[in-house]
Amino acid sequence: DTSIIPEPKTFGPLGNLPLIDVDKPTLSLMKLAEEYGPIFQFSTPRDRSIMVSDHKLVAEVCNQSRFDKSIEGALEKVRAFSGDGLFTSWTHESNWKKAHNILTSSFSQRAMKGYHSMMVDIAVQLVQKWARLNPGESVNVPEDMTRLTLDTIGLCGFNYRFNSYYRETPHPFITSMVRALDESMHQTLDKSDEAMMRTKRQFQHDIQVMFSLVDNIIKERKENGNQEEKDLLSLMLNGSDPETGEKLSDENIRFQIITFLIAGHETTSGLLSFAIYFLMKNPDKLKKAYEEVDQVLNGEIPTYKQVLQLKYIRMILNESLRLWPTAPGFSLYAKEATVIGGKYHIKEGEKVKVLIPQLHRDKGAWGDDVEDFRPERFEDPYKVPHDAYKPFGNGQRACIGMQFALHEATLVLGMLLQHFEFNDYTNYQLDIKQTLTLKPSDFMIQVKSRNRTAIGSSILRPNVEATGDR
Ligand code: FDE
Repeated sequence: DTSIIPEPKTFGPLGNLPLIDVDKPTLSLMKLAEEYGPIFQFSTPRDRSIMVSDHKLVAEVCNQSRFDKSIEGALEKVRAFSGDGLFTSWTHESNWKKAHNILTSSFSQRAMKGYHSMMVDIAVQLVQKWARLNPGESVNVPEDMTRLTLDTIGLCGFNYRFNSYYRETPHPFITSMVRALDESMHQTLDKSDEAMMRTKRQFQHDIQVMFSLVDNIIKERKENGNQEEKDLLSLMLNGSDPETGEKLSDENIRFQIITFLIAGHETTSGLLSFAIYFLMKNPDKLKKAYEEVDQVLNGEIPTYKQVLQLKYIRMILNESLRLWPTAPGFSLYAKEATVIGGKYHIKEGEKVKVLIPQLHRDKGAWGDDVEDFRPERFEDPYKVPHDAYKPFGNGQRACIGMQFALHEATLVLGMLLQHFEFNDYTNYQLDIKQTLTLKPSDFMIQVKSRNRTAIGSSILRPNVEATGDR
């Protein structure tokens, strides 16, 4: 027997669009899911798809023999500057598989050893900045986290220093990238064609800014030789697909670099910001975090191995990603006509979107306390309901940067707790900002050095020799 998929109120040719806050589409969709349930149709003048958000339906659409990643909506717009890079390519495009094969090993847990000292380099800059604030000065958490994650992927990715901690305003590349991402999100949601025309020229300009910086980096690296560097760029220039022996083209390398900059910085900075927010609001969890950090981080600078020992910190990050997965959705299409949930017919090619923050609040999988911040849910990996936890997407198209993001975030959160006490002096009320990804908007705190030992002072010496695993 067949059931009609619930559909919210429609507004003629606008479809369901007026039901959405175009600045926070994910939050609006979550509200609709509360009202219409774990499956509903949603249409805009440019797009129609089916939103799913419970673990049973998600398990079905995550079956890769029936569904595959769809490039649509904002992602389709982002293709204007990330082309057939990993994030925005169809699985059937030859460059997806090629780049996937070449780059996967450089994102393994083991590979993090190679990035560790570069991650430390940037984390130390953040610690130094905070340690040098005067009493009463405050920090904008998401802004400083974005500086951190951008500089980290820049350094680990292609040995480029954005030097964000030495700038009051973002690097021009970032200004262009953030504006272009925002434009991509709004192009798919805004009502009028005029609104699109107005910003089109700016969009083209921003794309040129991004291309020229990245093309220069590639050109310089090729001219100056590529022997010593062990970053992603050298891998992209030298590596070949083990299956076919083919290498990546210069154009595709450009798209990959832009892809890593997009994917590697907004998502991870949002993750760190939410984690600090949740710790501020849950003093008992904060206390446990301090206890672990004080036990594990007993040296000047965390080693690779110590980061792996920060189990509770990692659970905090997992739980932050449960409540606010910074990449809040992914899109699929049906490879053939099929039925989900035993009664909902999906046509061949029809699109389904997984609404991740809603899935992560599925009481059928997590229990009734879904709104509580409880890192202990992740204590035993076997008890995590994996069909109800998809912060890094699914299957072969899942996040290649997962280990990278988690190693970086664990290291940084660990170091911040090692060195500082935080003061939520505004009693911050969560206000989520969406620019494709989610982050807490205007989240300000004050920090104070903990002065535990001499550690605090030694890290402030200039030219700290960053150490890896000793
Ligand atoms: C991917 C990803 C995803 C999926 C999407 C879809 O499906 O559409 C997701 C959900 C994610 N990712 C998430 C995340 C979160 C975080 C924190 C992150 N992420 C991070 C990062 C970093 C880096 C570097 C990255 N990331 C990257 C990436 C890439 C390249 C991709 C694509 C893959 C393929 O192959 O497809 C992703 N990422 Fe992420």
